[in-house]
Amino acid sequence: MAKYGIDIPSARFLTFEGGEGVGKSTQVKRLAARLSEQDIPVVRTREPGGTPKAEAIRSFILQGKPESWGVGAEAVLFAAARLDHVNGLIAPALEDGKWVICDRFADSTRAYQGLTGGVEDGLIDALEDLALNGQRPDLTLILDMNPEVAFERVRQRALDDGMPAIADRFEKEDIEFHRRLREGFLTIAKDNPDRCVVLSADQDEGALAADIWQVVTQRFPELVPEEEPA
Ligand code: T5A
Repeated sequence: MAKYGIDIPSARFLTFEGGEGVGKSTQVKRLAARLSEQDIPVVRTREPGGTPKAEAIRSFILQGKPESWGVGAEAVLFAAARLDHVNGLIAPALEDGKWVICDRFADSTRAYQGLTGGVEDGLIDALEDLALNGQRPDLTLILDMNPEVAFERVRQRALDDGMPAIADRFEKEDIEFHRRLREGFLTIAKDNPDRCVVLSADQDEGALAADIWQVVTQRFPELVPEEEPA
């Protein structure tokens, strides 16, 4: 029983998607904190990663090692990490009645490796069926903004953290790839209107968090406090 004296729905699975630097990690943390305030048990996780084996695959991929194998192999590696993450963390947490909030999930493979990278739909569909093992998100929040503005955020963060090499990398990124990526996420949203909601990420953190909370409480109305009787 939660704070407002009503049964909180168990086993909700929410994912955040979008391009780099749009504010996913920031909003995942804020939403998890807000749900925890309502005494809802929340598990916060990320992809690639979330379990030791999936984190090992994350290090391998993000160091750029599979690049020479091609984008198809990259899609397979992301799916292998996801399968372990689903079986080792997501499914058990949902079975325990917890809410799971994941920073990136299968839509990232479809957007990056599929719609933008050129891996054919059939392979993306097959990898998704294998890795998800039936665990589809209840709600996916797609944070959308101009990639140039998002890059500036990431570049500034790298400079603030004293990592000029990362800031340089973002200056050299292929902006056209990221424009297509943005379109890829919007296509996914259009193809999955029951699951996906697109939100403008080009606003301050608090305003975006308020928009997200509105979507979440609309989707799961049992979260909203009951009206006082008149
Ligand atoms: N990938 C991943 C694939 O290709 N296929 C897959 O299947 C999967 C799962 C993951 C990489 O792997 C790829 C995609 C990626 O290239 P990552 O490190 O997890 O790498 O990359 P991102 O998810 O893009 O992480 P970022 O940290 O770069 O972006 P976020 O999480 O969207 O942004 P966040 O919250 O960290 O914020 C970035 C900066 O902006 C500030 C923050 O303080 C921070 O400094 N900020 C804001 N500033 C102004 N206004 C706001 N509203 C702000 N919100 C945050």
